Amino acid sequence: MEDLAGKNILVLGLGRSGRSAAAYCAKQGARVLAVDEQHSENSYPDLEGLAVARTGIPFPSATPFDLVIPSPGIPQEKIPADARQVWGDVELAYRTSDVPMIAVTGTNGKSTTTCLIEAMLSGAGIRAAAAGNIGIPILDVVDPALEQMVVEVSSFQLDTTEAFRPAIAVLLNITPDHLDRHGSVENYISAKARIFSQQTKDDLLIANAGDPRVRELARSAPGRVWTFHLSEPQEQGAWFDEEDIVMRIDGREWRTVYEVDFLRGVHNSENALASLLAAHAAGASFGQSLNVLQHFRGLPHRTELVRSLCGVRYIDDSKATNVGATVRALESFDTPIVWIAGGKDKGLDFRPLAAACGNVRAVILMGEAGPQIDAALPLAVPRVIVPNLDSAVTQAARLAEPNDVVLLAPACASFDQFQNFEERGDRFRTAVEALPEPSRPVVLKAVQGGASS
Ligand code: UMA
Ligand code: ADP
Repeated sequence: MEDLAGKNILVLGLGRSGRSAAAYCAKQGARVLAVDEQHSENSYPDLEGLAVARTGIPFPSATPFDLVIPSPGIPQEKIPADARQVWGDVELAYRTSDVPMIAVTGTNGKSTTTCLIEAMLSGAGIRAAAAGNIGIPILDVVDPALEQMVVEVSSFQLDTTEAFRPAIAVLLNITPDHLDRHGSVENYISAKARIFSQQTKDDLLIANAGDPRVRELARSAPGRVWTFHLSEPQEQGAWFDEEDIVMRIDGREWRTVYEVDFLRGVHNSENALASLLAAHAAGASFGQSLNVLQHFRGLPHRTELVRSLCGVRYIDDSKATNVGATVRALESFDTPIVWIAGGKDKGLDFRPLAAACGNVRAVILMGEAGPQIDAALPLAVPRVIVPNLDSAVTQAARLAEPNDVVLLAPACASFDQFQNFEERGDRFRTAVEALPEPSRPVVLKAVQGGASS
């Protein structure tokens, strides 16, 4: 294992990841300087007596340092060119801990799947912790008492890995995202491939056989591969057979009726299959994992029902920050949708949204990327352009009819108007909760099916 004692370490960024890395390295005996380009009046009590923190200055030369640890949000070109060694916090956790890791990546579904796997392992009595891009810096949970770490790994974090070799890797799906950072879809895919590229024949990749980019990439996996698919039987893997969920590994087969109500939408069924396989590989039984699946409530801001008012369901999918997730959200409802979209553009191609507009009654556009989305949608879809999310909710309430869904699924990041997707989702909830009850009773038509009811 890597020994950090006596090393000179430069940490770039003093957000969650940077502070965690600085404290971790200092506690292992390293001398740490942590720098953030943004000026801050904050003191950093978690670093007091451990590391020197400087803000509001450019990143210094890396010549005096043995190691540079960039935060995930720092682009490659900002890392000092004279850095001898560059490891992100995921690489550092891998090199300084013996706890086996299950690493989860993909464009969408990482957080949900990470939580599900952790819950399945804990349900089976395995000491596990979830961490990583999910919001808990990985170095905060490193603990020799753990039996498994379940780590959500973003493409940004994968970019700063080197020897990182999780015993179990999960690759959920790949659709274009973060192109403003990676520059091209090819670079983005290469970053994703790093989740398994250092694996050996004893390691395992769990891959989505229904996703063409993932299927192609999995061909180059150096280790064992198990696959999952929504409808097609897999040689080694899991799938759905009508009402049954089936898992077949090494000639053994498990099967049961899939009675999970809350994880609606095709995408969550895929997350369920991937989680079952990962939990099985780590020692949880099929029955134990299904039991957890049946009680899992899903995460906030992911196709989450906020309120039903006048027969209209208001759904918060603020975490739909890219085109792929938004397409899935639009496809999850078979009732008319008043759709709220727009935000900070990440260099994405919005045209795939056009084909998913079949049930859209109207689209309400806001934020920086509103005009680009407007240009990508079919002319037949009525649209309204609004200045902010509050007006979007007011307009949506006017346009929606009983049995409709009002869906916040922005296809964009939130940073043009909010701190993060959570703040955007919370703002949506507040605006929806402020909508007045009707003074007259509303007559509902027969309700059809659909997600998150
Ligand atoms: N900073 C600079 N210079 C720069 C860029 C940033 O000094 O050029 C400073 C900022 O002033 C700020 C700090 O760096 O103080 C922020 O660092 P960061 O953006 O890496 O954010 P952290 O708070 O460290 O959070 C990071 C992840 N953030 C990003 O990847 C952008 C979090 O993922 C993650 O939960 C956390 O580490 C713990 O592992 C968030 C995210 O948006 C949720 N991820 C992207 C996504 O899911 O789409 C990939
Ligand atoms: P991530 O951590 O990858 O962003 P989340 O579980 O937070 O994933 O979900 C992000 C968004 O993607 C939400 O809008 C959610 O409804 C949608 N989503 C979840 N799982 C999938 C999936 N397997 N495929 C496509 N979209 C998904």
